[in-house]
Amino acid sequence: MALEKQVSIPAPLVNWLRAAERVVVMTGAGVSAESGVPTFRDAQTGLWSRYRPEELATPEAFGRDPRLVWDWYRWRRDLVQKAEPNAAHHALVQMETHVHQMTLVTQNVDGLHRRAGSRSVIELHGSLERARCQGCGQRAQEWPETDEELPRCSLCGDLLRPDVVWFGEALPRAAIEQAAAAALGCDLFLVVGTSGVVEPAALLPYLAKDQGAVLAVVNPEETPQSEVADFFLPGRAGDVLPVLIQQAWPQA
Ligand code: BJW
Ligand code: ZN
Repeated sequence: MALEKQVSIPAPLVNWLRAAERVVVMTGAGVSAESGVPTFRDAQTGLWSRYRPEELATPEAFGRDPRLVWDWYRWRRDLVQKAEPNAAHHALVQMETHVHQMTLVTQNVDGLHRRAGSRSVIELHGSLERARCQGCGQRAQEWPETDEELPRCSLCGDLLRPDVVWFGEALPRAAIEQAAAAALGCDLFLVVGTSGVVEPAALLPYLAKDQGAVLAVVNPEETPQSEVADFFLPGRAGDVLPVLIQQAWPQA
């Protein structure tokens, strides 16, 4: 009851959600903010405050200074391992149990949706939990991490790098194709906690809207997509999503 006083969900959106056969939810860094994971465009803290993420998440930065980039990713992986999924991640797990066909597409590399229990998650930008060889492409789930030596491929000896998508790199083909197909076939597209500026992910809501889907955005701030959305729910994902689910499926 207390939650419902703070968050107001438009009744037509609740009805659309309840009736929708195919729902796509696309999340960004904001969905993990309440787990204590800094968003991508937040000012970095501590050791990393003098670096801009946009300048570290590039193949050029890795080419110039792989030690620096690995240290940043190691710091972020440690932080994420200590974090727990929040009310927004859990609400999306609930949603999956009610919607006939739900596709969860995330730009996040933190694995928190999977840890919360979401069953099928499309990770557009890779994962902090994997590395891959910059030479032969071999993937690794575990690798030695020391301050002295950079991790190397067990097959060819070339440098391992985080298995994430940096600026200027192509997204994993299967992931973006599945996400685009889901956007083209959905009745409702819900965008949660993303600044909506990084392409091609940022284009998916428009694909959905252009083919007739209802578009809804959850974010404390306006975004390019909130301006064209049918519903803008201003607020934090962990406040808004549990109320949305509770109103759509009150018995559950
Ligand atoms: C809350 C909240 C709460 C806070 N609740 N909300 C012009 C110049 C140069 C490049 C380009 C250009 N135009 C287009 C490009 C291409 C480029 C791009 O889009 N750049 C833009 C920045 C302009 N895109 C690419 O380069 C992509 N590749 C590509 O285009 O390839 C072409 C190609 C084709 C074929 C062959 C070869 C190449 C790749 C993009 C990869 C993005 N990678 C990153 C790093 C991943 C690894 C890592 O994490 O380290 O992905 S960048 C970063 O941005 C990360 C994120 O997933 C992504 C999106 O960020 P997100 O999630 O939106 O986070 P924030 O921080 O921006 O926003 C947080 C939001 O949460 C805010 O709105 C808050 O209000 C909100 N929030 N608290 C709900 N509690
Ligand atoms: Zn290799």
